[in-house]
Amino acid sequence: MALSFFKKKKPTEPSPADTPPPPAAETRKSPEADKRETDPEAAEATDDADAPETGTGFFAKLKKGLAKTRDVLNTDVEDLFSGSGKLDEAALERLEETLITSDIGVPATCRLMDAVQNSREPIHQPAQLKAVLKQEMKDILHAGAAGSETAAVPAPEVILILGVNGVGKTTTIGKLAARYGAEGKKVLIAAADTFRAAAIEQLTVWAERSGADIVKHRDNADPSAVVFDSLDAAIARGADVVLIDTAGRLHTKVNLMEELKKIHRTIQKKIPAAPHQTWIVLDATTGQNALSQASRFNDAVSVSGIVLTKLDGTAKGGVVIAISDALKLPIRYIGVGEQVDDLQPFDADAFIDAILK
Ligand SMILES: Nc1nc2c(ncn2[C@@H]2O[C@H](COP(=O)(O)OP(=O)(O)O)[C@@H](O)[C@H]2O)c(=O)[nH]1
Ligand SMILES: [Mg+2]
Repeated sequence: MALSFFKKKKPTEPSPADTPPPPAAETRKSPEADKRETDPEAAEATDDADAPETGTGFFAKLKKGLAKTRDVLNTDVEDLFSGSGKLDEAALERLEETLITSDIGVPATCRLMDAVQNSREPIHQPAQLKAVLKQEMKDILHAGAAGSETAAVPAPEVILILGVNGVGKTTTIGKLAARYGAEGKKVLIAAADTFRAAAIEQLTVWAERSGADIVKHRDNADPSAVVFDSLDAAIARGADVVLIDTAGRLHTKVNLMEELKKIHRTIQKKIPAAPHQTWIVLDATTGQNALSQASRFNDAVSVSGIVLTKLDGTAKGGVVIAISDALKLPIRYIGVGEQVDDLQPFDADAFIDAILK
């Protein structure tokens, strides 16, 4: 049975990395998707029901961005059945290894293994194993984001962006500015990473591209002064959103944390309810390191959400699950490429459907 399963599936499942995005009707997968593939009418009838976001291409883009993780995870899970055709001790051990290798982390891996071993449904085929894994992964992500719904705030909404050097803060701000701008919002960017002149120039290019305003001082200026002027300008010009870029030189340096606290105090002096969001940007390719970065920043300035970048560059996208599980913070956006539209709002169900087909 298991072998015929592979023979049937292989030719119809080309690698997402090598092919253009499939048409919309084929891009939304659920545990029932395999069944529906053999029944075009059923696919027609139900495929739109679990669409993760309206508009074409969202899921296709996500799948493409997560191709490396998707390839490794699917191949490994399917290979578990290639020997005896059932999930014996050895196969379970290999499953555990696969989950750890994809950076899902030890606590979440234990939960997933429990779910598999205590499954009420028998597991004889890859599709059945994947269904159990997917459900448990979704539960972990939903638990991580519980209670994080955001309410509308009076303009300007202030979003403070933190993270160590190179994780993608400035790029994320550029992408967010474009996204909010496209929604009709008036965006102002505060160039409060004054540590390097290049950082201010890079942000200026993104602001020009997205049509956002930018407030900047000379390099090495006091970042809090930039923030102060930015909020003045945002209020005077009636901006809807203020995105604050910050420096990220090593998170082990105490003075950066002191600088961030000062920025935080400056924001609150101007707008007592702000910052409305404080997001830490984490690079998915750094794996478990991202966890220690997040807690270090969280000690200095209370973090309200995560942006996880560079998921396109890693086969270890399972780190999303580890991070959500460990930090109990909502993942707001994920970066799946360097282009302006490669930042997606995080959708837990769509994410899991994209890494396990
Ligand atoms: N592949 C990929 N590269 C990214 C992503 N986000 C940012 N980058 C790249 O990461 C590098 C560092 O980004 P930057 O925004 O300057 O990081 P910062 O130091 O935190 O401001 C740049 O080359 C970006 O193009 C992403 O989602 N995917
Ligand atoms: Mg930067």
